[in-house]
Amino acid sequence: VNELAAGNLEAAEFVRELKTIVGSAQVFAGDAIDPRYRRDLLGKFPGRPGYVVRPASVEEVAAVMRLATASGLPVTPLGGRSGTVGGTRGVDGGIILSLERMNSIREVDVSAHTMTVEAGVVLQAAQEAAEAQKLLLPLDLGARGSATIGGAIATNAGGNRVLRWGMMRDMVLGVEAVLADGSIVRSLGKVLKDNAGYDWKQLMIGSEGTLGVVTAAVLRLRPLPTTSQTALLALDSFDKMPDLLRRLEGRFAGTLSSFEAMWGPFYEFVSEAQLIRRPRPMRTGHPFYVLIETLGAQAERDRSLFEEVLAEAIENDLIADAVIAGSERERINLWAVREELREAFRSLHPVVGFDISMTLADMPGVVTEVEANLPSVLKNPIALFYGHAGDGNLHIVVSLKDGGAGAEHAVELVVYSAVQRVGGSVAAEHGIGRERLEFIGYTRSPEELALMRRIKSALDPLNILNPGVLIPVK
Ligand code: LAC
Ligand code: ZN
Repeated sequence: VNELAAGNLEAAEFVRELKTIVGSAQVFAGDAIDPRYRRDLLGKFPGRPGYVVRPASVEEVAAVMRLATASGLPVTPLGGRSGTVGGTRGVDGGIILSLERMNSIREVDVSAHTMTVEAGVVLQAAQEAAEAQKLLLPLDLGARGSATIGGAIATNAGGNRVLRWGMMRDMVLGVEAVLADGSIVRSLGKVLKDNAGYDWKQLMIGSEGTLGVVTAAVLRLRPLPTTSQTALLALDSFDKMPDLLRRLEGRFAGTLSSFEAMWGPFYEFVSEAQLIRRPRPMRTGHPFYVLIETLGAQAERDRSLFEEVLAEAIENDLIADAVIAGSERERINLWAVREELREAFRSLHPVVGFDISMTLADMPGVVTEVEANLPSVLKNPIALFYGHAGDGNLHIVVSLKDGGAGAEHAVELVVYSAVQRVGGSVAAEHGIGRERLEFIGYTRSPEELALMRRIKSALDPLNILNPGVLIPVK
């Protein structure tokens, strides 16, 4: 396991040096590494790290990076392990740099509407700290209880409210990062506007740990909405979806925060699996369902507008049915069909999941093409379609239960070829990781990939930052 360290430093010597930096309780090597550092959420990418190191400060991260540079050992930054594309598996024998101990919320600045947090802060903890000051950290996703801010920055996370507040890159005002050579670069200002030169922090955001280790960030907060209106809608044809989305966005004048689509079979499958615990919010049998939510500050006005707009949509035949949440419990129940998927999907395992993007108008064509081509690579394919339709982000989960050795790859070819034809993206919000390395060129041009390689080699000439992730190195 430790053969990689043999280059410049013996493994034992290397461990001693790591321990000098972070303390002996924060370094694990070889067989002493806890299994949780060897697998990710899906258990799909078991890794064999040589070392796990858990620094507590940016200076310690910098010292680890200097040591890694001196020894040539690869470093993979690790957040909450909720990734799905193998981005934190690491290199066998390499270093896993866990940011879990850098979990302090340094400040919530109520008047500036910002929070300054360390990379290892769990998303939900950051959300709650903002809420305690009547402020909103808009990023929200199903993995909020484990995903960290550093991971959300490294992957440019998306989630359920992108339609209104954008992705992670839209709410990061400042970043502190450690580069491959151990230099610390800090821009933790709170201003919204800063055109003084290149916006280098945007390079770090979404770089999946390949350009630097994000150690802290300043996030932009918003006034905390005090009311929510949530409904599950049924549509009898996909053609109505773009129209419905634009109509709702217009009528709700900036307060539409979520527009989540579920294809009929997805809705039926998930709500069926949840029946033991939850009533099904609406009958099955509609071809499409959409979960919408507005967030506002005027309970009665928001409510009557919500009801009025949905009544109009029914009159205009844009939607076939609507169930409006009448309480917080009903709201949670509606969201569960879209969000509590892990247990429901268990019977489908092993699965391959996709998060691809395209215009909403292109979405039904992609789904039709995928459905038409799956039977040629899988016996009795089970594929469920859902996603953040308001963002043009389609999720697909395909069961590989009846598939042979090459099934996963064959399914990927089917899906990514369909995306390529409409000019979307093979990775809308989860990143490229290791799983999609082969496919980044499906929706990025050779010139774009060449530019990415130039950036990578300028910032990480030794290729020690998360090698094997995001960009294929020739
Ligand atoms: C979701 C995850 C898969 O939207 O991104 O459920
Ligand atoms: Zn998603």
